[in-house]
Amino acid sequence: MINSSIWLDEYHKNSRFGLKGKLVIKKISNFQEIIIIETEEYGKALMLDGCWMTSLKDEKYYHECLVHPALSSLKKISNILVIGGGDGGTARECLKYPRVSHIDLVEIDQEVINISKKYLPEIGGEAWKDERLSIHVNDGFEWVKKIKDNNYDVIFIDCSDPSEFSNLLFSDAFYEECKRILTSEGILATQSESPESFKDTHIRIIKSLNNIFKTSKTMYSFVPIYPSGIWSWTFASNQNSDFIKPNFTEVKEIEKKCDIWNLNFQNGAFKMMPNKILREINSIKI
Ligand code: SPD
Repeated sequence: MINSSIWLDEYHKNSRFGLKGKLVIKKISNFQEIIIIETEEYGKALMLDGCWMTSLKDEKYYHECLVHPALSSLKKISNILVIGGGDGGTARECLKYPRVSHIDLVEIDQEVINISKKYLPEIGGEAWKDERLSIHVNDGFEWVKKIKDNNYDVIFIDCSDPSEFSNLLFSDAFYEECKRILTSEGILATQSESPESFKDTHIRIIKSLNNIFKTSKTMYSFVPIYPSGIWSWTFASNQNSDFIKPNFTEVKEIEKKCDIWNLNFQNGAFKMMPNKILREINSIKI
């Protein structure tokens, strides 16, 4: 049978975001429907339960923005936790730093890891073979509950949009646990949804992190295949508000290994909070 092109759409609030391509694999895991198609414009693309997760063409917009603001800022980044991240892209970015000595990657769905390794090997790259990466198939919330205090230097939350089984990863209880298991200088970095297509969730994440941590900062950029295209990442810390402070020597080396992220890009991205979001976060009129 000829594997002809199909349109695959993510439906979101009466809009749809579609890619045209050929089906590579479709599987129902214990948690979700997993689809990969080989698209004409974005290369292979992964969809989980009807939501685009990543594609070969645009994944660096997402993974580089999640990882580098935190890792380039901290003196100590030896022990890292990644919650989610089953495609391997976040781990790959972390492992660009020789100073990283251990990563616990906690992904709930073994099938996402298996399928990513097999069909999207470009995303995880060498990370899957790196001895510093330790993979745990587990629920992220259950994992953080059993970790001792002050254990991780950085925690990355690389999760899907809120849903029945990811909701807890957006909860105050989860953020409290993250704060407890982070070192006093540590940074929590999370994808924080779209200020446009997920505005309420976006604001809720920022408000929660501001309440639980001493300070937080949000950056904006594009992820072309996500609803509305504009996306955000929020970084929280118990340090002062200037906790995003890149180490210039190292940054020059990391920039050479990135397709999207560099210091100018980051500096602009942290200044892009739209007024309507700022107003609601601060609850003031400007
Ligand atoms: N709208 C999709 C949000 C998904 C964010 N996580 C993507 C996983 C890529 N590692």
